[in-house]
Amino acid sequence: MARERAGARPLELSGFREDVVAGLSHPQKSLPPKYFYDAAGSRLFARICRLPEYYVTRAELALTRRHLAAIARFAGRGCQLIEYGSGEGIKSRLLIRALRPSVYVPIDISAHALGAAARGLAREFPWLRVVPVAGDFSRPIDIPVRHGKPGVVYFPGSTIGNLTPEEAHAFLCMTRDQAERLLVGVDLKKDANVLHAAYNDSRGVTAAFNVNLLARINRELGGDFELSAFAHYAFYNVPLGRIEMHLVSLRRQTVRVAKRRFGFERGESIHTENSYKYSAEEFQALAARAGYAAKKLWEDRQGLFALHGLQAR
Ligand code: SAH
Ligand code: AVI
Repeated sequence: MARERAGARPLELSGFREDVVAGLSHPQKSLPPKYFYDAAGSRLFARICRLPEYYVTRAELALTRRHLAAIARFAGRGCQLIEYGSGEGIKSRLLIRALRPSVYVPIDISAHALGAAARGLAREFPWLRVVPVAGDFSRPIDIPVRHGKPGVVYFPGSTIGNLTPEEAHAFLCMTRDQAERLLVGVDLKKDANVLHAAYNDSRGVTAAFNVNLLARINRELGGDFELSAFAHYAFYNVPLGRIEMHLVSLRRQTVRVAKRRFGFERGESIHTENSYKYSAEEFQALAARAGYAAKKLWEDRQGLFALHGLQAR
């Protein structure tokens, strides 16, 4: 697999066309969720984080604030801090203040979110060395850290839940070679009604986030998706322990993308995202299979969200 060099040109678009054509060619049409995050998608995600129904961000922020001293002791002050899927970096600020890392390496596929966050951090923490890396963590990434130095990988927000368990395993194996400790935020299993509300908000921001993927295909790949002919659909798949997001075709239609034609039956869907929810024990077992020992577990007071402190064995 191709390796990305640190500081290389943003690879936001590499493979986009191929992945879209391949995904729309399957019997169950699908699109990889990593393509949600163009500039418009990153802005919509920032709005999702502030929605009353989307408890995820608030719960993780609350637990991070509450246990910050213990989290910093586990991570190690003055270490190299590597963050995957850093986005706008709301939680990163708490960690940076508490850890005073020797270097902060935010990694994100969204050059837009990464640039805005890095500029904000440089203003807020003038003493901090920030080395942003635009890249895709679903492939091996070379990151500019010194091997043999104490380091921690931070992967908040339950972005790991957007990977299949097999992809999550591959990700955990990759990070094991980058730092000896891992802090990973994971959404917990809970009442399906709470989950349903979080992914079907009353203002329609999640729906707009989902439909923006088609708008992005139109903008960047010359597609002709009629946005009003697709509806957001999200439900909790209990046996698989995951929220599934789909875009459902409201009528029989044909769409052109990259000089190809794709037929849709009325009611046929494109599967756009999974968001796996793990009990603490389920996630610890997944981490153990990738060579991590569970050392710490922090939860918010309502038991909605977990932050795992893991140590590479
Ligand atoms: N960590 C932030 C943002 C979570 S949103 C929080 O907790 O609120 C998920 C972030 O991961 C987005 O910024 C998105 O651009 C990034 N992302 C998603 N898939 C990615 C991939 N394959 N490689 C790198 N970054 C990715
Ligand atoms: C980034 N990720 C963890 C979000 C989630 O909850 O799965 C993305 C999202 N999709 C819809 N709402 C939020």
